[in-house]
Amino acid sequence: MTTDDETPIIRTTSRRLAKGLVILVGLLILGAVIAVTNFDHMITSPPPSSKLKPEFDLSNPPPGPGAHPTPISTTAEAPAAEKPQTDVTLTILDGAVTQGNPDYDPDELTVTKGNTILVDNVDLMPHTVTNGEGASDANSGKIFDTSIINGGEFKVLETSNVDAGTYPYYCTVHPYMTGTLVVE
Ligand SMILES: [Cu+2]
Repeated sequence: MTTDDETPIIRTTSRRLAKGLVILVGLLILGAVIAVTNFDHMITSPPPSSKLKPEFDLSNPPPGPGAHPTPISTTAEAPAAEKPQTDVTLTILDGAVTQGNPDYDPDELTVTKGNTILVDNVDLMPHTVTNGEGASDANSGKIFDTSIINGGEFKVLETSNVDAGTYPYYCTVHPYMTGTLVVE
């Protein structure tokens, strides 16, 4: 009787075990089939980007603090400002910042009253063309003054309000740079 009693229990248990295994394996196979049949769909149709964090939306990255609104070519340089047509040109020479080097070209410039003068600073440093003998000159900058012209930039001096005469000028940044403007 004991074996008859035990045997059904064992058979029942093994049957239940087999049933459980079948159900488990069936569920695994079902899951695998669902995953495999939907694999392509999951790859090609990711969740909407609105459900993702913005930094993961690579197709439309949010602009960072240093982001440029439009792509900027790294090969094309910004076009230099167009130099205006003037009657004469006064060049501040490359290297003029070094004392003893040639500074203004021509060093003595003669113009007719009313002429416009392109003051072209081809040096790397800022300079000025300022009338006067120096900073202690009471007339310094009162007749004409370009104010600071940065390296590689230019300004236009008008002489329509300058009376005929001979005017020494200098650079307020480097007073050893001197020249003369003659207005006829
Ligand atoms: Cu200077």
